[in-house]
Amino acid sequence: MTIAMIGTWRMAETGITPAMAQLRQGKSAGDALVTAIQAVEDDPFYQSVGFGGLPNAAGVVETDAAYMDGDTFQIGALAGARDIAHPIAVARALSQEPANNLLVGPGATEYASTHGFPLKNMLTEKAAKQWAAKRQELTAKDLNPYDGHDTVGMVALDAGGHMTVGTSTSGLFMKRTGRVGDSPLPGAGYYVDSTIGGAAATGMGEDLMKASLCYQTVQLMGNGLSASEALREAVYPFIARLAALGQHPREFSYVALSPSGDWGIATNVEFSFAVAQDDGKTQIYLATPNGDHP
Ligand code: SD4
Repeated sequence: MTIAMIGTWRMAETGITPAMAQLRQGKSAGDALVTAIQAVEDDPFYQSVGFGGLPNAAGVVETDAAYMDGDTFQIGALAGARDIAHPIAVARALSQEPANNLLVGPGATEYASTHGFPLKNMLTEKAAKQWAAKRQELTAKDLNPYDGHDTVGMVALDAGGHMTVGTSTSGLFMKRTGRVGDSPLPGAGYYVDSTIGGAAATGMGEDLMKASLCYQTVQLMGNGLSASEALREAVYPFIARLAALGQHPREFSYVALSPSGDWGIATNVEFSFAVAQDDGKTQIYLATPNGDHP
């Protein structure tokens, strides 16, 4: 049986490499996914996910994350969550609840603390300094406050053919308190069906959530399209539609994986991503803004 993982951005490699070792030892797609995303959340070098993520306008790190099981369609997610060290692990726990699967703000923190998940101040000194500098710049000039954001989104396939998908992000730098992006929203930010495949998104949540392109991609794969064909057919016409409406579509990037190990991406910006298959070696690719890559 094939095992595989695909993840958004170069940072995914940090997590995919140890997670692939687990998949090779027969661990589940759920365990591997949490291992992979948690490794990125723990690394303060990545300033758009977990610890060290860039804060909102009030100087507080608020995270969005989600987990989905492709065998059962169980979903767990949290949004605008504070002080949760490992949002992806909490999202997975929420996916196993019979209800209350998407928690926001204080509810998410309370769930994490009462279920034994570590709490942590997610703001690093470095991120706090960047926030203070940006505050000054913003009052001085009319700049776009939302530069500097990325989600880690991953799809995992284990040796039993089970698939999972997950996302984790601190969202947009300088976002409003309580702002939620696409990452915790099923269909828009992620989707997986183990019999067909999975997809995850990164980019400007306000645009990504205008359509359920991850869901649509998986359905198109179910109609027989490859991961790459399905993404192209779902994503590019929608971007064109927004443009035709006179909007200026911002960043849209997607990864997808099928249970046979077939994978693909679509993007309208320069986009790095990481892929690993049976041999466990993680390959990093860089795609051009029309989705071409080596
Ligand atoms: C959000 N989609 O919160 C996330 C951020 C992101 O590349 O992925 N940026 O809107």
